[in-house]
Amino acid sequence: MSLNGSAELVIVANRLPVDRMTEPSGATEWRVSPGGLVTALEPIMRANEGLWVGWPGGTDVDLEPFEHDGMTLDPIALSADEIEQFYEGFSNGTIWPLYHDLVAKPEFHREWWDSYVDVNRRFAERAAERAAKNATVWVQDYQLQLVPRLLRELRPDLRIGFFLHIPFPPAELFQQLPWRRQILEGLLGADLVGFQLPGGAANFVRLVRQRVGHKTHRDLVYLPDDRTVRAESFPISIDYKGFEELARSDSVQKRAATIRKALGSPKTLFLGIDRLDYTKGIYARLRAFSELLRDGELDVDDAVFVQVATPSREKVEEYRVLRDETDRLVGRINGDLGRIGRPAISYLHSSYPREEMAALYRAADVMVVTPYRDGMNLVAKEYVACRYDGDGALVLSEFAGSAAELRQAWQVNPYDLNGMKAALLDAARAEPRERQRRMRAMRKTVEKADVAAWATAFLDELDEARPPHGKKLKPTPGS
Ligand code: GDG
Repeated sequence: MSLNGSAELVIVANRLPVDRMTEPSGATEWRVSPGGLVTALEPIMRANEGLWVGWPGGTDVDLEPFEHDGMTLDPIALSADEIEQFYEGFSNGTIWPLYHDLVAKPEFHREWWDSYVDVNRRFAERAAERAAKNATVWVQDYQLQLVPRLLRELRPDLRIGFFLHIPFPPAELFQQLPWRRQILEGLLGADLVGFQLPGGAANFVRLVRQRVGHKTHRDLVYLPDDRTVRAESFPISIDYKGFEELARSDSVQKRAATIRKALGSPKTLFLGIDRLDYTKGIYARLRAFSELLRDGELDVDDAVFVQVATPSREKVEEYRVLRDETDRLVGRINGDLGRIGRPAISYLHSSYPREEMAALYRAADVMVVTPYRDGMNLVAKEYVACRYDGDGALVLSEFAGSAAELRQAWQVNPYDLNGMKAALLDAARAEPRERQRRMRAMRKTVEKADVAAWATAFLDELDEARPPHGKKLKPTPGS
């Protein structure tokens, strides 16, 4: 077991990659939570006796490190206050809206900030205890932006990487943050700071130059202590092969057929799958669809919109309001436009197993992904991976990170309702040859740049960024 300062690779993320499930008998067990990050990191974690530090969920769950599925997991407990102030507060009430173009108004509270500092310190201390000499530590996402610096103070020998899964905003927005300098300095503790898009990296470097006053050149920051920090983009991706295999399985194909039948075998099935989040543009897309029904461009007898909205951050006020608004809109649209046995929108506020997601992707003629702002958006890439027949149309917001790669999607501005209506219709009415041409090109792109390629690119660059320590990670077997 790789404990007590012997881990060559440490992943530090807000959440552990497992969920605690309670059986009907009352017994509890851990189940790997579905997610690209675990899939990407599992092989390299195994090859390097890696350790994952993170919150197991729940309040005050104080647990010893444990092995799960060949990974060593090291839980960090959060108190009820910390969940409220660090997690729901500063992470999801301040940083999340600020980094997503102020789609909602960020709140700035000093107690939230204090809690963010405390929790970040605890994560850094734990990583410092567990990492072997000259080890590699990879810190994930917006909840832990202070960890790189705190960790470097404790362990200057480490090679430290940071990856931000959400957008990094332009200076004009970022500078609202009362603690802007501390966040920038926190990130500068890393040797390599990774972003989804080149624009995020450029925003960061510009802010460091303007606000912290360090010299920069292209993607490099020169610190006074002779250290350099590289800021670069690494667009995250999915387990392409895994999704395609799942989509090809008999059970998923059967399930896809059952879903279409249950919906009355519509000519066009539109699909949205998102966490119920105000950044995802669910409300606007449902309105666009309902106007097409109202205008007579579509008919409930042969078109239906399935919207899966996975419950998310339900204790945060903004998310409660969003849920009520969405419920009301769906009720009104179905009340006005549905017929007996033919609702216009089939709305599911629930989360589903991966198999069901794949069956939905298989069943959908038009996948609708219309965030106002999104770091990447994996749903768009998962849909593409599941369309092994080359059919299916993707309507994609210009403001999703994935729009940079998925050029052949029907791209839309989610603030432009008429534009969105036109794109939904074009996608639904496109000739099969046109759909195939676009889908084939997108499939090639995602197949080449899968999540394993993402993790390898980041870790290789981190090795390059900090060569004096000599010790490289062991490559994944077979790569
Ligand atoms: C953040 C960034 C960036 C959703 N519902 C269910 C379910 N999901 C899975 C999807 C997909 C994932 O959750 C959602 O990923 P997204 O990328 O769409 O969005 P965020 O959750 O906002 O993720 C985002 C991402 O981090 C990675 O860097 O792309 O921009 O915001 O994989 O399939 N999975 C299952 N049941 C559900 O009900 N099994």
